[in-house]
Amino acid sequence: MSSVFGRLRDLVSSFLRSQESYEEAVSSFIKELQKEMLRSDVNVKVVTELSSRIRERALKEEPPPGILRKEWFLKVVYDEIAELLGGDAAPDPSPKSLPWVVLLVGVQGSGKTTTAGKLALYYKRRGYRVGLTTTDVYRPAAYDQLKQIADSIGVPFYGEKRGDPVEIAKRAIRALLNDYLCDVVIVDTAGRHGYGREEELLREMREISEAIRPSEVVLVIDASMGQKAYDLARRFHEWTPVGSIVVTKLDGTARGGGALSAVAATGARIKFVGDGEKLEDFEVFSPRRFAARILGLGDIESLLDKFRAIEESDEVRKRLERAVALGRMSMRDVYHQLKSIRKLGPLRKVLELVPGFSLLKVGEGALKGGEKKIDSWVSIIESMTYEELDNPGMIDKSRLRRIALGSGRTVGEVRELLNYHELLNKMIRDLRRGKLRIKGLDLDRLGGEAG
Ligand SMILES: Nc1nc2c(ncn2[C@@H]2O[C@H](COP(=O)(O)OP(=O)(O)O)[C@@H](O)[C@H]2O)c(=O)[nH]1
Ligand SMILES: [Mg+2]
Repeated sequence: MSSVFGRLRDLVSSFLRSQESYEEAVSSFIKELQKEMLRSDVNVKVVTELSSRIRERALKEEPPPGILRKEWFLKVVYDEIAELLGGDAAPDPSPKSLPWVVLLVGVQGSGKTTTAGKLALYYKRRGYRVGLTTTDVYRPAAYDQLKQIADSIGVPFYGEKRGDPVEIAKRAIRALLNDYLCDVVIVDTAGRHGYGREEELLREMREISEAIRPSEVVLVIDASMGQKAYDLARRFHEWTPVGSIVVTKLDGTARGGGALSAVAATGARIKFVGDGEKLEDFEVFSPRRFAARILGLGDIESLLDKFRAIEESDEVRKRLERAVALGRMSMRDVYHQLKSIRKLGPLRKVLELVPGFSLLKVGEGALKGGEKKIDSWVSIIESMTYEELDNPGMIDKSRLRRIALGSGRTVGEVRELLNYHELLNKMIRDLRRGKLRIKGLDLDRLGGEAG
């Protein structure tokens, strides 16, 4: 995998160390990024667009408070690269859709048979009962190759050395599902020779696919195709609504970036990538994780956590503003606030990020007992009906008891939460009367009495 945009890591670390001004450092980073992407065979137009988007954001947008400019720039680069590589997909079939039949198609030599084994091992490790079969009757070695793989990972194999591929596929599926009780069946095919024969490849796919009606058709693409992967992936994507793509041999080519970005550009989903001959050299393709890795951002996760915290506190602030504009805070707002505080970790750290600091600080007083209390209040709110959420005033004695019982809490705790909600609403009213000010909360913008 290191061969895809291999030098980006060095670029990142010299960017962070550089003594140049921010603008200069950004500009030389982008120049090197362009070179690196072109070297990986990414389309020129794509490279130009990507770099101008990064440059524009880097120079025009402001980092959120508490984030260093350079860190923020790397987040922009990370976002844009992840975006370039497409969206994340869930790789596993849902239990409802079992049995799951996968048909593998692709050019001869692209790595189908190897991928069949990799997929089988992947699903086996995820707890599925996997079976392997092949319709490749053109090369006698094909049967042995897959059988050997099946034996090595200990999954059932069905094969016939001669005959009509379509009929073999049908019999194989019947046998693997009914006799071997598999819930995932992977069908390897013969493929076609050479690039530029998409038509034949797709026709074969359609023929077998119509006969066996697979849950998913998977196109295997060799990363060394580089940008040329675009045409094949695009036409495949048009032909099959249940398709996904595996890009193989990312370890052995300098053109991997070209292949990945070209495939992603078609809107087809890259589900897995292969980066070696061994069956373990295989992984779920997540553009975000992938982008983090090629940038070498070892602690991108902690950096991303910072951004998540900011987004979260942003949401708390927005709800607060809305509540002030409306003159009341609903129980749903309280729920969201409590959940955010819980998600964000230590209360004090959170409060530093939240603009409504002083308001929440009063809240903190009411939140004596800390996280345990928050959890109990969250579970209490979860036991309320929609009606009660929208109109807590209607909660009488018998409802109090029901809510306490439903959440496994005491009536006293439910009362406490209702009091907290009342307290927040009192503060909202004070805010609107101008008796209270909150740093970072733009009351003028909210209009009404608050201005
Ligand atoms: N380096 C590397 N080699 C691979 C990868 N996947 C497959 N291969 C090799 O590519 C060659 C062709 O693979 P095979 O699975 O037989 O391709 P098929 O003709 O499409 O079935 C074999 O030598 C494999 O070991 C990969 O991800 N990385
Ligand atoms: Mg093969």
